[in-house]
Amino acid sequence: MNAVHSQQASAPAPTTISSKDPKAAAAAASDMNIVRRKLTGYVGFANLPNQWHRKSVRKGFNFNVMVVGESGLGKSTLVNTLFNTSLYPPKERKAPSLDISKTVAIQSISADIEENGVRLRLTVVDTPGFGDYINNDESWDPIVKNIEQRFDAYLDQENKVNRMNIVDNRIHAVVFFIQPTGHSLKPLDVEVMKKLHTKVNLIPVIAKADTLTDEEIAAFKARILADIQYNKIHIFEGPRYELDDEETIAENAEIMSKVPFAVVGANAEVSTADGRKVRGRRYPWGVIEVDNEEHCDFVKLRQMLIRTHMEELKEHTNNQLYENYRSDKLTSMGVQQDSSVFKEINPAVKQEEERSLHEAKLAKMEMEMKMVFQQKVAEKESKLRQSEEELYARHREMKEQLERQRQELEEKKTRIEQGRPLEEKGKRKGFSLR
Ligand SMILES: Nc1nc2c(ncn2[C@@H]2O[C@H](COP(=O)(O)OP(=O)(O)OP(=O)(O)O)[C@@H](O)[C@H]2O)c(=O)[nH]1
Ligand SMILES: [Mg+2]
Repeated sequence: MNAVHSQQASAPAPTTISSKDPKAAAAAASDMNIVRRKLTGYVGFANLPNQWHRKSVRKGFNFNVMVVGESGLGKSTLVNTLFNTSLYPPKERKAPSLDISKTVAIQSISADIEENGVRLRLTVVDTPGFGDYINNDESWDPIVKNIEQRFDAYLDQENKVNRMNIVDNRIHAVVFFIQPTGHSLKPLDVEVMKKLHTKVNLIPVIAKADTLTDEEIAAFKARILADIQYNKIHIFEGPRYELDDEETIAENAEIMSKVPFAVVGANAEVSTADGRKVRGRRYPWGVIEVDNEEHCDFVKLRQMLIRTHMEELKEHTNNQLYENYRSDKLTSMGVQQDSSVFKEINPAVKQEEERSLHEAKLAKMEMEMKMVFQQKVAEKESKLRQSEEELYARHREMKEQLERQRQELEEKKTRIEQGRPLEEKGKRKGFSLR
């Protein structure tokens, strides 16, 4: 139905063609490419989203987030804040822990959460902060390696014979903590973001936003976005779907307008001046509430990750980030793509190529045949010459023999004429004749 509406909207004079009126349909088809039909009966494909929904619910969802940033910016505190909210059902809620110590290794925390029968396995990967050393080169290396290892593991699973139960441990989003300096992005942050932005969806946040005033936060946000643009760093941007309803569009725009989110982390429950118990940080001048949108963007960040943009983050990770990593990896391993498969082929050029190849082959064959022929001729000639010589020799021999016989006879003749007796040999011959 949606398609019908959208097409009508784009055509100048909307005409709805009923399938009962073939004449009108044929006439309309001649001046447009698509015949629009209003279905008169129920076909059933409107149920596709429901099928998809049921299938997804049955399979459940998983989502992996990583927190990255300089040391001491409150990453571990925020992870705990995230898990202490709606992530655990109230009875299982962890007691708020105040003693968060410096993170020294990459560790992941998972929780299976269920809401209205939809299951989600949320994993948050906490990383040790960088920037503690005088030389911070490569201090982000373990993080990049961890992200790549997760891609590798997924690639391995994809290459197995059985691909039915692939576990997706790839990082779908990185929450990147920026120190609340109020100035600009630090060179180290720029460097780390540049290392990460081709591999993960970056979501920048201003850490410990309670240390800045509202005006300072607004100015700092603008400055950070400008720095990000100047350094050509890609941060995650939610897509805009024109087909969404107005409420959704407005909600998404509202969330995206808060990037980089100014967040505050706190695990302690404190009581406010008006007697409410809230999670927040208490200062001599008042309380900052984590879950109050007036106070910070923590709720917006959580909404974006879990409620509004989770599928987009996962899709972008799979279709772009992982795909790029995968093809680079396979190319570097020597798996080559036969680019000719994708090349457009011009039949005339192709025919010409084939013809010249064929001609070259023919010329080669002809030359070979000529050579063989010449060789055979030469052999025959030499044979003939040999037998000719033999013939001459025999001829000469026979001639000489004849000459000798003639001379003998001549001699005999003169002897007979002179009356001289024939030689003994002749006598004997005479005797034998008698
Ligand atoms: N003012 C303020 N302090 C915070 C906030 N979040 C955390 N802190 C404090 O900052 C200190 C460091 O917090 P952590 O969560 O350990 O920081 P981290 O980023 O995990 O540090 P590393 O593990 O060393 O990278 C703790 O004393 C926290 O109580 C915040 O939003 N505002
Ligand atoms: Mg930590």
